[in-house]
Amino acid sequence: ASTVPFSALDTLDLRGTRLDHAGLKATLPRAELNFATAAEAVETIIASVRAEGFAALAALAKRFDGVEQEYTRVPAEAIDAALENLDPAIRAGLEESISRARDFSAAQVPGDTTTSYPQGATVTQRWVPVRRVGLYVPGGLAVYPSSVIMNAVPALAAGVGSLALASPPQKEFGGLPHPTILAAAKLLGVTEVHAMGGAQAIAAFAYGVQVPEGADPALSIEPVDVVTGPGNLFVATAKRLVKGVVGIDAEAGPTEIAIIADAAANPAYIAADMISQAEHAPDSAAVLITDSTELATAVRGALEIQTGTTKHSERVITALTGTQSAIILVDGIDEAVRVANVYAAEHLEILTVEPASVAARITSAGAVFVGENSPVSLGDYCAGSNHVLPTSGTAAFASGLNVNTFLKAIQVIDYPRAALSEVAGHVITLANAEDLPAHGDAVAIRFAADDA
Ligand code: HSO
Ligand code: ZN
Repeated sequence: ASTVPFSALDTLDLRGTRLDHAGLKATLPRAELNFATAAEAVETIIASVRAEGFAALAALAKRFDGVEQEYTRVPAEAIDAALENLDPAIRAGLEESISRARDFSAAQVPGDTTTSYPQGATVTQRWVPVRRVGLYVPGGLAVYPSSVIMNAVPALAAGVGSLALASPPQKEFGGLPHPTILAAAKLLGVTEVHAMGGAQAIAAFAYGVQVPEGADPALSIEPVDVVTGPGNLFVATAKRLVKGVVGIDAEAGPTEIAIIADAAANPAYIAADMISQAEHAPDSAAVLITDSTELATAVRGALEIQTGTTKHSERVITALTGTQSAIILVDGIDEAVRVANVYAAEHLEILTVEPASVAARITSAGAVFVGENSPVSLGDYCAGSNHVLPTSGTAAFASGLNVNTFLKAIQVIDYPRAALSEVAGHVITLANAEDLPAHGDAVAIRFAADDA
């Protein structure tokens, strides 16, 4: 194993500076997701799926996944077999993950609210699930059966009736998605699985794909209302481009971990947690925010040791020594909190004394991991929380996948005549003020007989 000079992990020394929000944002390390570079290719892919349907999907599966395919639907027998052949220990892990995620999702289901006004009027906000969703589970450097759970459980808890799953066809599994993905789908009762990946999968979900005349219509892909799930730049770009045709969840780009730590934190834990997320891909980001130069030095030492033995050391080292990763030195934990809120990490760990009180002051992060026994990898699999989270600073306005992602609020207005009468004059006045007198007339006509 090679040891790396962990001086290659950048230091950003903010001590003694007092940058404002915008200044900090411009200074903090972050790889820009370059949608523009992928947009043209993705637009072409979407157009071809819309125009040529399964023929386009087959051509793209051949080109990107190296497999021959006519249709995408995974046969029920293959899904059943995947669960039957699943390693019992993996099954137990998936079941524990599902059970915890279900509890967390069930607790999120919002209740309808009814507001009453004089004379028996009510306005109700009613939560309704979308009809059909398309859940995307990436292939690529790793396979993510855990992402099947993270996508499907909140959709099921929301009450969505029709779920379809897509994951790239794998050459070594006869052009089907990885069997562990199929097994996870089966455990969740998701029976519609399509072997398709990349931008073409997102296009197929958004616009639907019909089989040609004479073929089995059950092989068609019906359009969905919402597409969720993580993916590479092409998937993320495709989601951006179909947004508006369908709803999408937050953009999930390369994984990020930020850690706020003080002098008392355990450097070996910090190094292990940084490496855990760097393991995803060479463009993953790991950022340590600390007020202790001693801790920073100790973390570098621990990284040097641990990266020497970790399995995917090549991509881990690329991620940790890339410009998107850094150790940020600050003047105290208050400033660390301010920096973390500007950074708006996908995952933020708090490894300080009294971590809960620090966590309470976090206002931007996809998920916050409190204290040294709540590592991000716990949340990736078995905490109960979701691991499809906003990246690239979008946690400033976006949320992790949750039950609400799959719900719509319908506002229901129910006024009896006497209640309408109470506000009729105001409606007529406001309508006239907007030079829309017919609006006022629609109220006035209901009381015309009273004046006669
Ligand atoms: N950390 C990833 C999710 C994941 N980790 C899946 C392992 N498997 C993005 O939050
Ligand atoms: Zn992970």
